[in-house]
Amino acid sequence: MRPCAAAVSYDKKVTRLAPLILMHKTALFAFSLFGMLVSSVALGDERPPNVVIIFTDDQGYGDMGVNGAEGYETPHLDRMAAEGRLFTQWYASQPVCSASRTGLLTGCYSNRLGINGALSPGSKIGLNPDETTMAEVFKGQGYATAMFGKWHLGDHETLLPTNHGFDTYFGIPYSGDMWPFHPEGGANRFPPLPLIENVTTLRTVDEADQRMLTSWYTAKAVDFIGHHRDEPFFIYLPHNQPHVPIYASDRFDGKTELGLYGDVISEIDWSVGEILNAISTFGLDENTLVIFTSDNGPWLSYGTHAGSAGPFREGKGTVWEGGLREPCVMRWPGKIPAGTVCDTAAMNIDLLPTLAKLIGAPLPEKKIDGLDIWPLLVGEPGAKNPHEAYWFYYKNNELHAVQSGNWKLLLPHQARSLGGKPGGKDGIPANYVTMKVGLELYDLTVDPYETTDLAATHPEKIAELMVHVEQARRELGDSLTKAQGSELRPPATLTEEQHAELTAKLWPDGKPEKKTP
Ligand SMILES: [Ca+2]
Repeated sequence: MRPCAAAVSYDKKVTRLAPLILMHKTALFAFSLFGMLVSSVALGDERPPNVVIIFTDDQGYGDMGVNGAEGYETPHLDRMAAEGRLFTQWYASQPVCSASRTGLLTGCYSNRLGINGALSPGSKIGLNPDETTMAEVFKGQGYATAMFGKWHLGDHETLLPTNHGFDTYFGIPYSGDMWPFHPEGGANRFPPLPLIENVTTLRTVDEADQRMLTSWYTAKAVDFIGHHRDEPFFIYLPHNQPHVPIYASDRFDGKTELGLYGDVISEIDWSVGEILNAISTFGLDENTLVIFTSDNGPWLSYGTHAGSAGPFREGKGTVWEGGLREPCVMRWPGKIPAGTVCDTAAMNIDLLPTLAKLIGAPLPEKKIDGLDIWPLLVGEPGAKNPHEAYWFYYKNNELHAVQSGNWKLLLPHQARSLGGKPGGKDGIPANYVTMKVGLELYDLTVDPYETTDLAATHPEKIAELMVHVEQARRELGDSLTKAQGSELRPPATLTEEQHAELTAKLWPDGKPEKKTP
């Protein structure tokens, strides 16, 4: 795919990145050695690398210093960019929690596996244990595996992370707003929020706990690094912040000019620093790949409690760039060239096959959608994205857009928007309005902010992109056109007995009648 030059026209970022880009140019010669170094890793003549994936929740593209954040600073994320590689067109596989996480952890578009949207507490479905997760890929190569944070792929005991390849798990089973204090939920919509270790509920999360979750996950991750410093490890650290309700601990609360949202990102940034420090302390810098990104764009209706997509259009819950384009930095001293920028498109589904190849693991037996993008990670000269197109689904298997090279074709659908109105304040959301999106064509190279629809003047380009649309519909279906996909696989579905057991566990006092929020 052709590089997207647009993000580097983002003034503030260019100013901050100029030294990094210069370093990139002067160091190009050295980079040609990386291919050789990496192939030796894959051949197994040295210890396979540790991998840490830090995955935030609803953090926008603009919520990172190097991407132009204002009102707070992110020195550790900026350090990751200075010592590693910044990705400016890194896509979530869908602009919503459960779907995006499925993409990251399985290398599949989530609808291929029957996961759409964000699962509710007590959901009857979850990620099918018959699928191969990234944790299982690592586990198969003898790695110690751990997850600290938000799961959101099924909350029955049989569907929790320890049944998906993680040796150990500590965190909440779904989003932090799925609790009795949801601002729009009414008192009865959501059950008490459990804090879980492996498959055991430790306690019900209260406000004081919410303020501590980021630091607890961090402490667990640092501890795990120390305990497993002498063997290969994989850590998945999906913070439940900055998804609403946003909370920061005392050390960060009230500390930034922006307010609570800035405090929350500052604490996440601190957490990144703690992870990097632990890796350095144990002498693992040159043997550890750290990846930082987010699951989807900012939840704009929450206004002062939402992040920023930077210059990109719209946010979470839409396939405009603001919903899908994520902050993303990767660091691996000696392997990933320091201070460089990748402006080529890539997606979180590509990490599983890339990491599998890196550690010499076989790909999952069942078909996946992601492809190896290692050349993009290490900045091989002339590296291209290996996909012909990315497919952007949302809601219940609705195909909303495809992206190929510098082009993005939006298909007719309905999308939410604030319609130019401000978002909400202090944790209370404003209302979205529904906008009709037509058949619209954008050239992301010159128009990454999706301002100028070129559909009327480029019918030949639409015809080209429709080939990808038809392939997506054939394989995965499209509920908007009633296309039945031929390759859909089922999620895990709880038995009636399991579902009743889960319901009783979540709502020990009985599940209330469903109310309209
Ligand atoms: Ca999310």
